Amino acid sequence: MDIQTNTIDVRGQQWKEFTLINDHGMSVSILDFGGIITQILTPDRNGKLENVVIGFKNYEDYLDNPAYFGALIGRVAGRIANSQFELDGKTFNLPANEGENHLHGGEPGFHHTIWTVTPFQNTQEVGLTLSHTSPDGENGYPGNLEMTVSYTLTNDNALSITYEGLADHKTVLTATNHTYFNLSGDLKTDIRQHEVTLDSSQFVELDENLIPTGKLADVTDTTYDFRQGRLIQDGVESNDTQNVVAGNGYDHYFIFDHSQAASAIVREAESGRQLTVITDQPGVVMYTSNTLDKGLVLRERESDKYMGLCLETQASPASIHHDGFPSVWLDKGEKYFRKTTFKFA
Ligand code: G6D
Repeated sequence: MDIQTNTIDVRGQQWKEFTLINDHGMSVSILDFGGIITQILTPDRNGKLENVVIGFKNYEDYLDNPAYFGALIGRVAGRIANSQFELDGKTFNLPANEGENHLHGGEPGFHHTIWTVTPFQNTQEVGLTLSHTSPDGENGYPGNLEMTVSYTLTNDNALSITYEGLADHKTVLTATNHTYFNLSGDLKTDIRQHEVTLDSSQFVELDENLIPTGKLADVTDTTYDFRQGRLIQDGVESNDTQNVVAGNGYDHYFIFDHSQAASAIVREAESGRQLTVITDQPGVVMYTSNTLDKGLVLRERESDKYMGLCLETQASPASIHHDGFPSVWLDKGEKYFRKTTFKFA
């Protein structure tokens, strides 16, 4: 087990990149800026280590990072309709950073914050603890929020992310990580032939602005039924309204049935790689980079749509305005604790 650290000068800012390495050569590289995962090297069926996530070639591109590559997202991942919510009779207004809606915590969100990083290591695991305090009123959110996120790599090629939060006022919180996975290795192909299995029988219907309508839809006999495994391609080529609204693919919140040990499994036949997701979160936004801009300079090639698969485990911001959705509310003094593990084989 090892941790390598290097300092990167980005337009006068000093960023640190930490690379966690286990005993089998798998490695995960993470920036203190945004807690961004910049690279994950895992073996293919022949043991060849290749990168399985989207990352920029040039670090300074993370200063903008409009697609949130690899980043921690918060305070609230996803969209808050009309950029406002009511709490105890008071209206809280958040910055409208996508039309009239609030996306991914606003600016500066967790993805554009320098986190304080403390590495840790023992014979079984190697990791980082990242901490940040978001002050009361930042981007309109109530409460001073103390966040701690840990990334831990073990020798069974598992990367666990734990999120802990504590606020001194009732508030809203659902943090996630916005890594784009591509199991082909070094972005050899796009993700349309990735096979996904999701332990979910319901997903959240979206309107044309990708805002939840308040309706939970049953996946049975639709392109959203991943319970027995399905290629991403099915949603790309479908003319189903929801696939079209998402930009010809998926960008939907799936509620987990928690009937399986694994909430999600992703397989890529050519490389033989498999990613298993185990989480205590109530659901996941699966986004198939349908609207990813072309021409961003990535480590291996230029960006294009369908280049990566996001599995943003989280609760649902729809719970702010609708009953019956996994809640993002956090009481004053209530301990927020969530854990998601990405296990590679
Ligand atoms: C698109 O709708 C999607 C979001 O889910 C994603 O997080 C963002 O691109 C990067 O807006």
